[in-house]
Amino acid sequence: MNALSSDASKSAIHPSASGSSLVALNRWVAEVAALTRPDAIHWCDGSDEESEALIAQMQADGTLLPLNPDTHPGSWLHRSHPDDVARVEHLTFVCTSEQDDAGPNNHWMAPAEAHAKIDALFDGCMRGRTMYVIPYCMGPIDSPLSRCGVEITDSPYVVANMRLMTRMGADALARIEREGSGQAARGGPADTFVKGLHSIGELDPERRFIMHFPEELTIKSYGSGYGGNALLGKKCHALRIASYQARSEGWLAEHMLIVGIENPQGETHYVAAAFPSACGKTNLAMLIPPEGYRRDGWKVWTVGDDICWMRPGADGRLYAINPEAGYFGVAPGTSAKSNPNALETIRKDTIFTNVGLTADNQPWWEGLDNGQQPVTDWRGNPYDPAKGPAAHPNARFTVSAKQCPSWSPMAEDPQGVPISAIVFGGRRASLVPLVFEARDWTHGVLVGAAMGSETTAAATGAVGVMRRDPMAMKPFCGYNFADYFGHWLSFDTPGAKLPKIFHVNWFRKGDDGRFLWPGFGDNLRVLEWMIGRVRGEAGGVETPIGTLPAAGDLKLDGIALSEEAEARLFGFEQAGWKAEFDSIGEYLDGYGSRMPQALKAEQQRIAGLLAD
Ligand code: SAT
Ligand code: MN
Repeated sequence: MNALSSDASKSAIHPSASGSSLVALNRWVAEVAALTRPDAIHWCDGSDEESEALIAQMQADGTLLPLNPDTHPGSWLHRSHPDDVARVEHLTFVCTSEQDDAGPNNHWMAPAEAHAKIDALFDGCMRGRTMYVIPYCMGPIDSPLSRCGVEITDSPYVVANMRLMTRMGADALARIEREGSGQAARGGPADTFVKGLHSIGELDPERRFIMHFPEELTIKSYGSGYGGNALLGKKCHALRIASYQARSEGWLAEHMLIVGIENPQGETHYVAAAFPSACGKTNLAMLIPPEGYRRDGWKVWTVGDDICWMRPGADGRLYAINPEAGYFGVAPGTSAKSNPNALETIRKDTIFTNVGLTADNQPWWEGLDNGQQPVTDWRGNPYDPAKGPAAHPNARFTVSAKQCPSWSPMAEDPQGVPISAIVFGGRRASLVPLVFEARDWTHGVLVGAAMGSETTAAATGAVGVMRRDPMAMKPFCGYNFADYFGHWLSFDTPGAKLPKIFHVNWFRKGDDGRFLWPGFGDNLRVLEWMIGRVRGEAGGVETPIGTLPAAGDLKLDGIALSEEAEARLFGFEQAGWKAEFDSIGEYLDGYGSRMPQALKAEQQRIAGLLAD
């Protein structure tokens, strides 16, 4: 029997529902079916047969185009609607009862109004379509740090992506059932899971909303089939809803990669690093050490490339898991030079979205630099450089994390990995040096809160405009940033053994507009300095903005830095920082009285030092 036309296909009740244990889920699925009126309902079990049947169906209707089976076995190209290529921040809402709880950092709508608005769009929208019910777990299936959700969608492309990006199917459903009955037995509601409702609708940008109801653990997304708008486990659940949940439960849900750096002595330090979308998180997470480091025995282990959930352990350290099971990475710029591990990862069983094609049906994008040429662009038209790039600048690959050569088995550890250092970084062409260390946790929280970056193609809108993007969470924090900074500060308790906090800028430019730092593998030189600081070994120079390495404190053998590069990468520009701190002060004041006094005091302390 076709895996998609089993007995379950017409039922809003999960076939194995025993007693009342899945009652909350069954009730919600029935409600959604009554609203959206699908022709069929399919409960996803995550099996290979199910995946094969779905892929065959998508191949038949053109949703997936097969790629060259010799060079890219098991891999597919998907072309999104040309108006549906990135997250839509202006259509993304956080719907808390009180507007102030969402904060000036979010678009807000009253929950009742938001439900009414989006339910009107969902009304009857799945007629003629199959509704897929996707139980998923964010994080290792047996980890106490993990959280479950169920996404209902009418997009088989979303199902295929969720299968790569999350632990999806029967095991997740079993955990949902277990947690639901556990909570019901304690007298609470049986729905502990996050409910995500998604429809591609008409893919009309005028009929598109991404709505979050953190108080109800609910997401409703209509009108987009793309990435963070549609794969609800990712930005919607693992960041916006999870950040809200984390605040009340005492943990952190962050837009951070997690990477393990193993030194020649065999000691591994885990680093969590926040950068805005499309600023090289995947590259840093999969870094290949420079030649000399490799010879000396340095190794890099990838735990995660986008999202990090952290919680204090019994020993006072922060322990982190990657809630995701795959990578949804930016394709353009990925090459054998910039990220050989990523290229190796996506050699098979990968879904490519909005890339170009070569004559022999291989995926192609700008910056791939493998000597091949595109003949077809991301829209499916003959490639014409006069009409724009072959791949969309936000073209993506979706692939299982386990295929990465540097994948860390610790990514499956239910306890998570202990974090030695937290890194904040943005794209800053001027002022901000290569790296500096915050003097303590409060200062580090200010460093994160003050983060600025030039915008990228990961969201619609102008590219290259500097905006404040605290902790790289501007598009992803599910509540008021002032409360979020307060939550961060609250981790500094007696007995806490918190990571050191650093700021980096790989994107500093010279007068000729070119990057001054080689980046990529050479970023390990900066990570080595950080680990040296954590171990109390590496030197540095104290300045009002934190501790900077002198050029001699970093191992720079084998790279040639110009005098201008050394001066800017390791220099501290008092006048520029004074102006920056005035602007940071204004930014914090924009949050009014909810802004924690300790953070303002820290800003003022440093502004005072800069005024001297
Ligand atoms: O939000 S997406 O998942 O589309 C990618 C990103 O912006 O990081
Ligand atoms: Mn991201």
